[in-house]
Amino acid sequence: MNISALPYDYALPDDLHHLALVIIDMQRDFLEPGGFGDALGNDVMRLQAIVPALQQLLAEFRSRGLLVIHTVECHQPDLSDCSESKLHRGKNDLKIGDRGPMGRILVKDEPGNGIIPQLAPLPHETVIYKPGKGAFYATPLAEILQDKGITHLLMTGVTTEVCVQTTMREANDRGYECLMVDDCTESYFPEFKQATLEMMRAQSGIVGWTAPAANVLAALHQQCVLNAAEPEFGIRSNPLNPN
Ligand code: C5J
Repeated sequence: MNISALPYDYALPDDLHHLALVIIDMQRDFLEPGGFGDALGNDVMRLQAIVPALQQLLAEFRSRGLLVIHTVECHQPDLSDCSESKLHRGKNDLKIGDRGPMGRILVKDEPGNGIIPQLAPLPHETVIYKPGKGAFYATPLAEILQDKGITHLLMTGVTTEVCVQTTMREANDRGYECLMVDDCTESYFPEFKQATLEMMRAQSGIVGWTAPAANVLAALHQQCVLNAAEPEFGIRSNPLNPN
């Protein structure tokens, strides 16, 4: 089954258990006043617009028992995993580790570091805590995806041109077929979001594909109807790692 996408249709794997939904950094730090995004001088409220579409996609994955990966950008309380360059970048009153209205900025388990309640992970869902912008850097993400036989990734979350784009590029280099869901990702800068979407799909999909959530949902429904009709559905292998 294909998702109607740009620059051309995106082919879903026959067995949808090879597909994962990646939700990048939908944490209060970036979406609510008083967090890291706010401290950097951004209008954080504009990121809230994607929450309903993302909730729909998440509900679909959950109802079908498909893999969902949440990520959170954060650092250990002693900031030992925060590079000097990241710590000292910028000219803001509040830096990483400083105490703000939602606790210490970008520090693991502080109130501001929590994923927004509308998208809160279920207890069995994987949460990747990442110190960098890309979700593969200094995390177990690569091993988790390989263990679970994932070949296809739907990329969502914030911000489009920073953590979402970085992760999609990292994933593309690792051989994953990636599609960025265009109304499930947002940026503080609309023009950067638009440019990112265009960069992903330029040159015949040099990094991957883009499509709206409605197109993804329509294709998932059709694929599930097909899968339900196939008796071997459920027998899984990992095409990226056949052994
Ligand atoms: C940023 C992110 N923008 N999640 N992080 O610093 O995109």
